[in-house]
Amino acid sequence: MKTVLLSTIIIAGLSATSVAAQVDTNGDGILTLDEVNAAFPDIKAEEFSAMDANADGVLDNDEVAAAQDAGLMPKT
Ligand SMILES: [Ca+2]
Ligand SMILES: [Ca+2]
Repeated sequence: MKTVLLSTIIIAGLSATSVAAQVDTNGDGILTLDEVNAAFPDIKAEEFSAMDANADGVLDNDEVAAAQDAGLMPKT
C-alpha cells in the first residue's frame, strides 16, 4: 500500500514539472505579472518585461522556458 501511495506522489510530481503550470493560477496557459509576482515576489516589472520577448504583456511557455534558461526565473 505504501508503494502505491509513493508512486502516486511521484507521478503527481512529474506531471507538475512545468513552472508555468504551478505559477499559472487561473490555468489559462499564460503568465501575467501578477501571477509571476505571486510566485516570485523578487521578479519586478522590469524583469518581467525582459522575459516578455514579444512584448504582449504576458509570458507563454516558450518565454518562460527562455527566461529559465537565461536564469531570469527560478526553476522549481
Ligand atoms: Ca494565467
Ligand atoms: Ca509574451
